[in-house]
Amino acid sequence: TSEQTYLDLCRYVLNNGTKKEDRTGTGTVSVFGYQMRFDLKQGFPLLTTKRVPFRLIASELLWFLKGDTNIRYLLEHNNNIWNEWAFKNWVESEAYDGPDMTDFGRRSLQDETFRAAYDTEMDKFKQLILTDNDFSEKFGHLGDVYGKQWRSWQTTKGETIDQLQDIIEMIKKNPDSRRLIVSAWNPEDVPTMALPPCHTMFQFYVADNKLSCQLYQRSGDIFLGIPFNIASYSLLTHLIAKECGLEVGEFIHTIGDAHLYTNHLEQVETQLSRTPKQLPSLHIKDSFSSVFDAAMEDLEIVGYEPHPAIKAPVAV
Ligand code: UFP
Repeated sequence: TSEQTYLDLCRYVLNNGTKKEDRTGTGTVSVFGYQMRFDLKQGFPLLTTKRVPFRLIASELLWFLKGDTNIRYLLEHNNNIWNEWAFKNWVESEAYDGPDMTDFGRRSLQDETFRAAYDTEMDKFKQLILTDNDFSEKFGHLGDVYGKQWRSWQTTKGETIDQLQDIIEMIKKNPDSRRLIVSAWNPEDVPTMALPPCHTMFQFYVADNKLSCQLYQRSGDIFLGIPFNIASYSLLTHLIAKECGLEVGEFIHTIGDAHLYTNHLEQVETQLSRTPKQLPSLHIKDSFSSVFDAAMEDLEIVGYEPHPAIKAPVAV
């Protein structure tokens, strides 16, 4: 199956990667420039050699598609993947009067007592975001995340551009265009961003009534990030194809700095020792009306029977 192309990437970096220090101080084995191709007709590329949580990937993508930048939507879908970024704004603000949370990411991994205090504050934070509208307006927004860049790109004239809406119109009207690009990289914002976009830009391509998508990802954590990213952009391709009345073609994943963190190497070996199973398929139900109004209930993954999840520390 096309899962093999991901396993080949892991093996390739283990065999050919260069030791390279990185921003997080963890250390990596890295290669520069690598491309994977997934034929979406042959199954949905949700890895089977370890369980990948489709529910989190899908709710995050639907959140981006709505142009929403407030984590409330994610919390309503029991998705905690962006919490730390919003939490940081709160604990560094005037409004916060709880115990000191400086450097909470690192400290909660090292210190059990701190961890307990952190968990308490985080639970409090989540509850406030979910139930208090003023609080959620103040502290729930993340600012420059994909939802903003895709749906309301800020121009120097003070206007906004809905890149995704424009691209969908273009795919429908002028599918042969070679300009079907959505960009998330804004050189004006990058110096002040906590996390400059990893998914720098993507391009669509229509041929034989099939929609393909290529992503340029500037930096990829091969073990933890990339399996999410493959599934997310594959789902995006399916949704836009559906909206435009096209079949799905390929998802092509081009990565700049493709790296394995040195504290993921054992986990990668475990994964490589497993035999891939048949890929699941994605069903978009009749309830689906449009890309921008899509809901979790419109989506179903069928036939997903992966090997168990493999735990690994996130580099922060
Ligand atoms: N990363 C991914 N995929 C993502 C994402 C982050 O692999 O979708 F948001 C990883 C890549 C890198 C780190 O290991 O997060 C970002 O750090 P940097 O900005 O230094 O590249």
